Amino acid sequence: MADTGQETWQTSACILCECNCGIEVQLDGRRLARIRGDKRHPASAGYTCEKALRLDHYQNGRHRLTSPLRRRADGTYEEIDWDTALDEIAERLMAVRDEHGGDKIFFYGAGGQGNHLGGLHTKALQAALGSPYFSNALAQEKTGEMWVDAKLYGGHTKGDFEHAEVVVFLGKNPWQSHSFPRARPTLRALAKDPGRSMIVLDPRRSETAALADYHLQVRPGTDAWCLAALLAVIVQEDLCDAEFIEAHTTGTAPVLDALAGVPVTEYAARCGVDEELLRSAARRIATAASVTTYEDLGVQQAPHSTLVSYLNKLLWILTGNFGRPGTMFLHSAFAALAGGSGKSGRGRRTPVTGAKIISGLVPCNSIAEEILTDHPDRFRAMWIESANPAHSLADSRAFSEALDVLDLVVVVDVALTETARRADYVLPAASQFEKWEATFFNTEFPHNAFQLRPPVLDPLPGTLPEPEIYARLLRRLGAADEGLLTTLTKAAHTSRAAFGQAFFAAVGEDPALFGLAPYLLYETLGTAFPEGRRATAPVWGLAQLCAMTYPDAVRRAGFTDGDALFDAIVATPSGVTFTVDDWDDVWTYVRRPDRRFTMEIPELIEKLRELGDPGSPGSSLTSAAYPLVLSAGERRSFTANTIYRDPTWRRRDAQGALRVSPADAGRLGLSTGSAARLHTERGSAHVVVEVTDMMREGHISLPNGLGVDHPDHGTVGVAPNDLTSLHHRDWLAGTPWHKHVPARLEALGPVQTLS
Ligand SMILES: Nc1nc2c(c(=O)[nH]1)N[C@H]1C(S)=C(S)[C@@H](COP(=O)(O)OP(=O)(O)OC[C@H]3O[C@@H](n4cnc5c(=O)[nH]c(N)nc54)[C@H](O)[C@@H]3O)O[C@H]1N2
Ligand SMILES: Nc1nc2c(c(=O)[nH]1)N[C@H]1C(S)=C(S)[C@@H](COP(=O)(O)OP(=O)(O)OC[C@H]3O[C@@H](n4cnc5c(=O)[nH]c(N)nc54)[C@H](O)[C@@H]3O)O[C@H]1N2
Ligand code: SF4
Ligand SMILES: [Mo]
Repeated sequence: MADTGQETWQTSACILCECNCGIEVQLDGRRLARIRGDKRHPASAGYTCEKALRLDHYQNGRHRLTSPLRRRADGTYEEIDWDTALDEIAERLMAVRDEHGGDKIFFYGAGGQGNHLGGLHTKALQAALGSPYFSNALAQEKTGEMWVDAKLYGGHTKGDFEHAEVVVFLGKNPWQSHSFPRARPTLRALAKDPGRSMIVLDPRRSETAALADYHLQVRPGTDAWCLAALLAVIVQEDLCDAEFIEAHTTGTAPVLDALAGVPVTEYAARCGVDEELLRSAARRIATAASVTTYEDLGVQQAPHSTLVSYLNKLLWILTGNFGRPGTMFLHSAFAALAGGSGKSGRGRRTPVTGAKIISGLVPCNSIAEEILTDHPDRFRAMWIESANPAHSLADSRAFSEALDVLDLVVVVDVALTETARRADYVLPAASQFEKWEATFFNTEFPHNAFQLRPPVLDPLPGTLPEPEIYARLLRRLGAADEGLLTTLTKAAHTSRAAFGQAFFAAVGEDPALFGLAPYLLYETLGTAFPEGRRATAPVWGLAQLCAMTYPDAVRRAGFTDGDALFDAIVATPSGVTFTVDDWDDVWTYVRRPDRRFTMEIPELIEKLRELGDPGSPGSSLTSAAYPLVLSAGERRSFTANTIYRDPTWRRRDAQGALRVSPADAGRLGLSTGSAARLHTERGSAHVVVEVTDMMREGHISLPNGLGVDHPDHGTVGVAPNDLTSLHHRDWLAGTPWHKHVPARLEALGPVQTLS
């Protein structure tokens, strides 16, 4: 670690969204005093948005925990020492396992927007306890898309936005939410160039929609009709890329057949988009030299979400926009973000409700249902790390009740969150600037980068980095054979090569050890590393796997093997390009024996056809009692999930106003600054109103990340999931419809405090 002098800039990354822009930090004591973008970072190249500059609110917030906590019978907490906490937790985990089975211990989280290294170690704990069930936030946004991806080509796709002629955003507002490198400069360049076009599907005139050439201002929840109509125009006007379809797909005929029958005029009316605008957007997509698309929460957390994911992918596949600069791609991965391709888990279901498990993840909306039952297979204990599900899952009340009935809940966090307040034990983690950290949001092509960030500070006294927490617990569980640990440690102190041999020989002999790998590496190889670098040992293992999986691309990136790659990663804190591909190589990432896209997904073609039924459900869930559609959880310039808990980090919109259209405001007698009461089927909340023509009539919107408790400021703003329900969810993936909550609004009169 560098010294803490004022002049030194230390290398790190922003932890607020999946871009993880590279930053440089100047310390003042333990304060992150100055922050700037890191020009050497392979993806962000010096860019940050305004949020990164306020990271000291995370690092030094008053919410930081400094001691393990144990819950007393009256619900208050007492501080206990680490040994006591870990002894008791180990004992109670073993008791649950011995009485009910390890599979009754459910794991949630294990990595947020900036920290995925701890998650490796939770996998080892799962392996040690025999606990196959887990989930995280991806199972309330991306699992529908993942399921479609697995059927079509077996990998994750992203787009080359920087070079695309036409970019389509579906329920995505990258001006605020980013999600691809240097989002704002990229959007500005797109908007400025008369030869390029931006198409946005959003009921709201978002910051991104305001820059768009085509704003398809759909009625909330009707994207499936809009996309079906766009595709139908392309098919019916014979604008598909027939050559691409012939060369690279199978099973396309039934898809084309279904689209040939779509009545465009009727569907345009259904989604509330002008038919001519829709037709011209379709033609723009079909005739562009290159197109990329991005679907996000506005469609993934709304009706027809999995169908919409399919239709989105058909849009770029049928027009041949894959595998060339400016189009869509599959990419390498430094480590799997979710449960891998789910090969071993194909067809898995949850034990009580039989919900589909996708990419290894239990649907978030099913978790409470898996617990609040007397079914013998219900979960009995829960391990939660780096997540705040009592705030972030649909229907917080149901989830909190579920936590309360469990035999054991352990939370590992930096803060006493809404979730931690329901735990039996809370373990205080060192912050993401106090330990080695990394994320596996490495999704670019043809150059893909991974950054391993060294700590800029020592752990806050009383806290421990996750690898150490898990190692201490796994020792108590007797997870690994002592003889094996001794052999591996000896090899590690002999040479890296000797260790590699011994390690892979041991895992080859007993494949069950693979699950414990992060722990084994930390315990053995890590002890041979220079002081302070022990926690990087699991990354050595990942580097080996990466070099085995993509030998050519890793070699092109300049690394002869996994050891060379690992050494470069540790020596290059701004991040390393670990694979270099050629656009022609993109087909090697298609996980199909024939390297073709498998287009026919019968379940979804059926759903596509059902859109034509006059009585088909779900253009809206509104009713006389709940006439409005609430989007619960919009990304704004001053929201960052619940990573910042101190409300004073917000320069504007401190209370997280409810955005309302002028038409609805007029009808309800509301103006900006008015107080109102918001009701949904599941709850009600006091809100402050902002009247804005961003909103379309009938659509209202609350920000995400508010309504968290703070020791000095109390709870500011509305916790969105006090208002959502478990039951509005995708029929296939179980993903919640957070952006489509039926609601009613009543004026309460003016308030003083809108800043
Ligand atoms: N500032 C900020 N940035 C973030 C985050 C943050 O908390 N704050 N969180 C990060 C995370 S975890 C994620 S997953 C991403 C999410 O990033 P986004 O998905 O871009 O975020 P949202 O604002 O939730 O939703 C995007 C848009 O969907 C629109 N929408 C609502 N209903 C509908 C509908 O029925 N149809 C369509 N087509 N659109 C609809 C909304 O009006 C909104 O403009 O952001 C990441 N970036
Ligand atoms: N209604 C509604 N609900 C939503 C959404 C929505 O749009 N609307 N969006 C959903 C989406 S897309 C997402 S991604 C989720 C996000 O919700 P969650 O996955 O629950 O995650 P975060 O709010 O990002 O909380 C991260 C937690 O990690 C803790 N933390 C930070 N650093 C560390 C560390 O180094 N170690 C440990 N152990 N803990 C740490 C923080 O204190 C915080 O408690 O919310 C989802 N919920
Ligand atoms: S919030 Fe996201 S886009 Fe903004 S600086 Fe942080 S990582 Fe980059
Ligand atoms: Mo997310």
